[in-house]
Amino acid sequence: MAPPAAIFEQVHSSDSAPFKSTFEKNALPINGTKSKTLQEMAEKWDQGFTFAPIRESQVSRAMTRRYFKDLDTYAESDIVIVGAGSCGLSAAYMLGKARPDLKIAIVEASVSPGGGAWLGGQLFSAMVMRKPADAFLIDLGIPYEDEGDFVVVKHAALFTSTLLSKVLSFPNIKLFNATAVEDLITRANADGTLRIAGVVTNWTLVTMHHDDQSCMDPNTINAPIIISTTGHDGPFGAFCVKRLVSMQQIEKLGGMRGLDMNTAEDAIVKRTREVVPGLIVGGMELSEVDGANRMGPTFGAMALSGVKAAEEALKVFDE
Ligand code: 48N
Repeated sequence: MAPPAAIFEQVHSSDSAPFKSTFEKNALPINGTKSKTLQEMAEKWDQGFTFAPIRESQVSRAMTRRYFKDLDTYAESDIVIVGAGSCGLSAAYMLGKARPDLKIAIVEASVSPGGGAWLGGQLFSAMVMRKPADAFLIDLGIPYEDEGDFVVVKHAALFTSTLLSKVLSFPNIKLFNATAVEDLITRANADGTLRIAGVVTNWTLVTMHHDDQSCMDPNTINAPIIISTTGHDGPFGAFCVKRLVSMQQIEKLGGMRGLDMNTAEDAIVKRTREVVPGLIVGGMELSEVDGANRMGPTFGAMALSGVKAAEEALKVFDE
């Protein structure tokens, strides 16, 4: 087994310059002392290498202090996005760029955000987007192969991880993952209709066990605008529109129709809108409202529906 330095050199020899310079720039001081570079560590694993000291409670406090501060900060949000799939994350990206002054909470039931956009279709890697959705990829700086009327991102995870990293880097956006929206906050308008005014949340693991545990009440987030992008019907999917039906705010769901790419993608983008006052619906959840076709493994409509949902939300704040 070659000594660490040699391995380090092998792995990073030719291209270590950019890597090293990046690391050098990012080498944050530990308690005021500059941390060693990887190069220095690789040469001295056996000579005094050790991590800086820590007490377990410091880790616990570092996590919990920040989380509970976020819960306090985002208890009153400007916009809540339900569902961090390709549509919800696209909406978040557009809002984060356009309005750094707005507090945006994303509530995602799964531990892992991204929804159905980690793979293309049938577990294949490549992601297809039909033009003009390539404009969104260009905005994000995601490389793709141009096939004329459509483009191909070499791995769907490249799209989703890039989009996710950009969204999470906005200081005015907080992702609450492993957290489910299990109801909506409502306010009665003078004419007897309802306005959606926030979401009711719980840890997803709690939401999944309301039937076999004693009552476990939820938490709440107040917000004047909710963007719901919870995907098409499924164990968690189409949550908000199904709740609107059970609250008699919409008569019934149209139900997603069969696959027709050309029909589905135009319909989803064009119809992304405020379905009831305070609740904008986008992505595949919308197909359950209007009975739009599904489009299968092409994701341009998800991205542009998210762009449209962000525009619809900003109309409220730009008034
Ligand atoms: O990826 P999805 O399911 O939804 P979209 O609309 O962002 O993207 C849909 C897209 O992946 C497709 O389905 C493709 C284009 N195929 C179409 C076709 O024809 O088959 O993301 C929804 C997210 C998920 O991460 C869920 O975990 C989350 O929403 N979610 C929730 N999060 C919080 N609270 C809830 N109640 C909830 N329900 C779902």
